[in-house]
Amino acid sequence: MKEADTCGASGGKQPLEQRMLELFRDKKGSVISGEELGAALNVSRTAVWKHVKNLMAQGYQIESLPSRGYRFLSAPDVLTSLELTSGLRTKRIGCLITCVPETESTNLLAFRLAESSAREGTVVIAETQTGGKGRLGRHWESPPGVNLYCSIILRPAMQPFRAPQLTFVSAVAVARAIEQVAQLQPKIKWPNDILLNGRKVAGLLNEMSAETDTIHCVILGIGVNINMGSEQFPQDLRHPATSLLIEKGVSVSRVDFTRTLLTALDMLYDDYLCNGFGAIRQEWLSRSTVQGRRVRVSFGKGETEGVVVGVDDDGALLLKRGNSAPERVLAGDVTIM
Ligand code: BT5
Repeated sequence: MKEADTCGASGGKQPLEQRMLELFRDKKGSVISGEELGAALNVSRTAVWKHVKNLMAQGYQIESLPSRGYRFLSAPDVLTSLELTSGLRTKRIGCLITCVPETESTNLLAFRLAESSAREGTVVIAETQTGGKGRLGRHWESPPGVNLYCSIILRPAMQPFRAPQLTFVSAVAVARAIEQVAQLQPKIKWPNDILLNGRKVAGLLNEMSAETDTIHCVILGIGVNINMGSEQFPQDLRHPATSLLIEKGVSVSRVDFTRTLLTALDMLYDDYLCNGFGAIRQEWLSRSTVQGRRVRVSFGKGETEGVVVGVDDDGALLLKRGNSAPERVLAGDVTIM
């Protein structure tokens, strides 16, 4: 792991530059005087200028207007904890955000942090992963600077057998974020793929550490192809893949996307904890590619076929064949027939 930068959305004292960014954002591009900034932040005008220069060195475009003040022009599209947390109003998700330039896998790093008692809602983000993980030992392509690779630590007080429901929570959150930020209509393919026009734009890898009836932590691993160009995809992917850039034709702000995703996840997780799986299952089904379709599911050396009639409380796919009761399928790869 390379050097990490960390700060949080809630709780504790916010770093001064984070509060300064929030003030600039509130002003929405109009001029704010050094005196006003100094008073709001409780520092001298010289200190204000020093912190403005620090922000500029990090890629923020801020205009300095002699004897008038400062005007915020734009933020860099880099995934730093400062940029992600300023203005993030969440209850749990993003209470602490750690961004690293490179790591083997954000899920592994999140597990390590969880073992050293990191709080629920801690988010780990990497610019690139050297050993990004898919399911069943598969690899997740993670080129630097273009996508989102993140893992979120949850500590729900519930029975471990319910944990697969959290994959549905994260799938719906990713779908909502794509819709909101890129105005595209994603579909969810059971269990963990998000598709645009039939091509995979995001994958989820949720892992858990638990005992018989207690969850220590669940790590929600989320990989989203945001600005990855078609030339960056390897030829030998199992299924066609895409990115928001490819589908939309213009690049998408990774910072906006990530903040929107964390906010959506926060709301959905809260709803899940308070009201259970019902509403999330409904939204998942309405966004699903498989509901009502005939599919083949392969797992290990076996496979099964049927028409999808829903998902049950364990997140199992319910496959109907003839007149018998639906068959439950807990894991596997789905092909729509
Ligand atoms: C997944 O596995 O879709 C889960 C991917 C989860 C990645 C995130 S990134 C942050 C966090 N940290 C990690 O280490 N992992 C998580 P699966 O359904 O098994 O799909 C893997 C297959 O998708 C591979 O075998 C490839 O064929 C294909 N693939 C690999 N990279 C891809 C990419 N960037 N976009 C689309 N498809 C890809």
